[in-house]
Amino acid sequence: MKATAKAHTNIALIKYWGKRDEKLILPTNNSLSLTLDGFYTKTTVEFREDLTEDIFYLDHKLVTDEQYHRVTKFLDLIREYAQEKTLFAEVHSINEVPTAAGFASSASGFAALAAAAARALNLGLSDQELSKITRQGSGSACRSIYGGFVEWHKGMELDGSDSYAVPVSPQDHWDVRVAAVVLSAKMKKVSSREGMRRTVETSPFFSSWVDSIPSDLEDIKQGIKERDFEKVGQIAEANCLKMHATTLGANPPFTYWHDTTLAVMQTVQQLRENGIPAYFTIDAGPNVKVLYLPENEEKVQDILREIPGVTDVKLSRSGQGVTYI
Ligand code: 2P0
Repeated sequence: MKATAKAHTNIALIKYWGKRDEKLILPTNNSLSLTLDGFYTKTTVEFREDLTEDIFYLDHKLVTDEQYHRVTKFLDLIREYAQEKTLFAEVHSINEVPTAAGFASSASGFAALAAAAARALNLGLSDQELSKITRQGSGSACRSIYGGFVEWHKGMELDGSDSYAVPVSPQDHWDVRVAAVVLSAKMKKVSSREGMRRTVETSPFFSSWVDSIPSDLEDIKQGIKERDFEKVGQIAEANCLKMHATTLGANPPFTYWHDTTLAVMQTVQQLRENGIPAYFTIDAGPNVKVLYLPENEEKVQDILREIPGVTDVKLSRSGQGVTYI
């Protein structure tokens, strides 16, 4: 009744932004991501008959706060699936996802937790079933079950039975790189949950955002298939800008951008003017991720590091899906 799984985080090129069901975590739109090899969570789950509640250690420290409740709530779903309502677990997670880099560790965290828990109980889940259950821990996590480029189908059903991720192309299909640009700026954070909710409920731009997704998705998948970097980069950058535009229309309005965020965006545009193809994308925070090709790694990295307010640049490649150790 013990298993260990490793899952990598992912960066969305077509963003998940908006829920149609908050409890089941069902999105308003399909999204598409690249799983990254540099950032991962390794989790061991052991179900034990002698436990009367779950125990959760993150990076060797006992966790008892909100994070603990998200873990136990998720394990409740696994228990329900296994019809083992009184079987509790000891969970040990090691996070190799630096918070400072602006990646949500919830993606790799819930993917690793779901995989390890399901394996510990020998549930025999298919990847599709695993993605579906992982989704209920954190939406973006359902994409981390697979490596390479991955699409999350929003699904149409009210019970979430058709809302899960599917592979678009495997890890070795295309060597696209991602630089995570770390900023010194600290901002009062609107969580992605709150940001999504406020945008769905109040932003007049939200319906246009949702309407724009199908053609972005079709075009980016074509670009990925043809390994057309300009095409993929342009669509990803424009999709990110559209997502962030919805937040400016919300009530009260908000933005995740900081002045250094804008400086990085402008530098990426200058790189292109100087003949180096590079494109940015930004999640629910001020940090910027830059897409580039291997032959430009040194130049891109050097230029990003020179921007005032940038404290670090962390490089990553296409990563693999969930593995068991
Ligand atoms: C994404 N983000 O597609 C988008 C882009 C942030 C901006 O998924 O509420 O932590 O747990 O489902 O997955 C961040 O939201 O939210 C996210 P929940 P999650 O990656």
